[in-house]
This record gives sequence, structure tokens and C-alpha cells, in this order.
Amino acid sequence: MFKLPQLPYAFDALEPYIDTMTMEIHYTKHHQGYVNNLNKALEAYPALQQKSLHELLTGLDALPADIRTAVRNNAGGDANHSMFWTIMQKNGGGQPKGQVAQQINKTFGSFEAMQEQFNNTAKTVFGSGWAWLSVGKDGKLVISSTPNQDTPVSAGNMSPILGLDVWEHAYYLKYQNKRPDYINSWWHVINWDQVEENYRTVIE
Ligand code: MN3
Repeated sequence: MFKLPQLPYAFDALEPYIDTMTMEIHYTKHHQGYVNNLNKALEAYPALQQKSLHELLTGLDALPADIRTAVRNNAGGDANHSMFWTIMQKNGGGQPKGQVAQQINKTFGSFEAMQEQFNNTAKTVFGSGWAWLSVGKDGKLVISSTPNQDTPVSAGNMSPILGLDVWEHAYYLKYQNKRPDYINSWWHVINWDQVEENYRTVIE
């Protein structure tokens, strides 16, 4: 059985950028819902229950047709949110650090140039989805978006190291329709130590 991972901070830790009620509902209702629905989808398939989220998400085509969409949406939702919580922290933000900072400069020219491209990508996701900073097969960083709960992992050639949830449930209580304000605020809570760790895990 898949389980909801522990939130690494309190619901109010990311105030004022991400409000307490949004965090609580997002984690206890939305993320929990993906975990529950994934377990339900796998009920009749004990062998698949032994697989990791990563194995499920990189092998969607091999799944039984009757659960493929449910696993895509709910394993994706579980994996995406599990990462999302960890790349944020109280008193976060500032500049990227370490090797990932160097690679950001190398790929995009500067942190600000990367941010601008990332923000434009996040703003223009139509409907619900995610914006991503991933490591491509060539080791370079790539900015992309996915619809719904799809993940760059499923494409097989990208490893996400930073992701932003732009579903309305992630910001509507505080920001209403102003998604760009949410995106700009979010940079203030980034856990760059974790992003660096994610980057090193991919390249090492
Ligand atoms: Mn969400």
C-alpha cells in the first residue's frame, strides 16, 4: 500500500507566500486522495503494489488497460506532490546553490533568465498542470510543463528536480485567479539545498 509521506513542516510554515488553509487542504485532501485512489486502482493487482512510483510512472504503457489512466493520474499525483513539499521550506528562497546553480548559469545564462522562462511556462499552462525544471539525458537543464498530474519522468528522458503545481487548488484561496502572483511568491519558499540534492542524485 502506498502511504501519504510526512509533510516536512507545519501547515503554516510557508506563510505568507502559501497560506495555512491551502496547505492543509492540499496535503490532507488532494494528496491523500491521490494516494487512496492509487491504492484502489492497484487493489486487484498485487504484483503492481510492490512497484515504486517511479517504476509505475516509467512503465505506464505496460500496465493493464483498465487501470492505466487511474495509475497515470494518481501515481503521478502522489509523486508530484511528494516532490513539491520537499522543494519548499520555511525561510526558503534566495539564490540557487552549488552545482545546480552552476548548471543553471551554464544552461540559461543566469538564474534570472531561468526564472523568467520558468514563470512564462507556469503562467501559460492551460487549465491544470505543472511547470518543471528537469535534467535531460544530455545533462542539461530543461524547462517544460505537463498537463494534469503527468510527470516528465514518464517521457523517459527527463528527471525533474524542481516542480510547481499550478492547479487552482494550489493557490485559489489566497490568490484567486491571479496565478502570476502565486508563481512570483513561490520563489520565496524554495528549498535550494533540496534542489541541489535532487540535481546531484540525477547526475551522480
Ligand atoms: Mn496539487
